[in-house]
Amino acid sequence: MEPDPAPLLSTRAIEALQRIDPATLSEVQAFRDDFARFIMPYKFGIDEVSTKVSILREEFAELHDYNPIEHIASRLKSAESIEQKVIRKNCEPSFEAIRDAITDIAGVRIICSFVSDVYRVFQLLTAQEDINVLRVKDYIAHPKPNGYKSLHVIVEVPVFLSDGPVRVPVEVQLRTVAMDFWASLEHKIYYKYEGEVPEEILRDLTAAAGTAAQLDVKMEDIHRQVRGDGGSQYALPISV
Ligand code: 0O2
Repeated sequence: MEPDPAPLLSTRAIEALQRIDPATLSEVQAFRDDFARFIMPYKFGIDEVSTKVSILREEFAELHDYNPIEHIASRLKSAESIEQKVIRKNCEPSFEAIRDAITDIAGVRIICSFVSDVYRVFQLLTAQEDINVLRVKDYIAHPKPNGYKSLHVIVEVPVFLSDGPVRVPVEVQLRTVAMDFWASLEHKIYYKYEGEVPEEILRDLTAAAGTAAQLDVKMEDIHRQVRGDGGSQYALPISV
């Protein structure tokens, strides 16, 4: 005989739920359903952009025998993280206001081998007819004071739902492997110290960002020598 499946909620959780008055419970359930409906198009927006990038990657590898994209990652902003941004931006806590004010609920990160590839992929993606560019922040040409480098673009993509099309903003972050290595370590350190990072670690991080930038230049130089390539027409900083 099969053992009984593990219950979804513990007895304590069920008792706690029974103590909540029914009106509050149905409000919470209604909010959960509204949130699920609100977030769904953003998930589809991520799917659309990820598919576009995967197509570019495969086609490039096939035609040019070269792959400018190392890997692609994506994330949907959590409800908690949306809430923090609502507070930080002093935004009205309604779905309509959040839809207008917070443009990075859907996020796609594209990690490229070299800086010229970052701009090349950016150009190829944003030149697509159904993509509307809302905003570009070029932290490669203009790094943040802590050394953060990345090319950010908010694009709007059409998502076809059963009751018609909606345009969904997706934040695309493009960066090199070296920039990504730096940003993920910096992110972990920032969280470990809850934003209060000691001065000497901040200094070391900024210095490490410089080292990562030098590595990017050196690696691209070697790559060009090996390929006998004079340089990419796409290696142009984007003005912010
Ligand atoms: P998470 O967890 O990655 O989502 P805006 O959205 O333009 O109104 P914001 O958030 O300042 O305002 O936009 P910006 O500058 O484009 O940065 C957004 C995202 O870039 C951040 O998202 C990070 O992912 C990344 N980022 C920006 N600056 C840094 C940095 O100094 N270090 C690291 N590691 N990442 C950075 P979130 O929402 O902060 O977090």
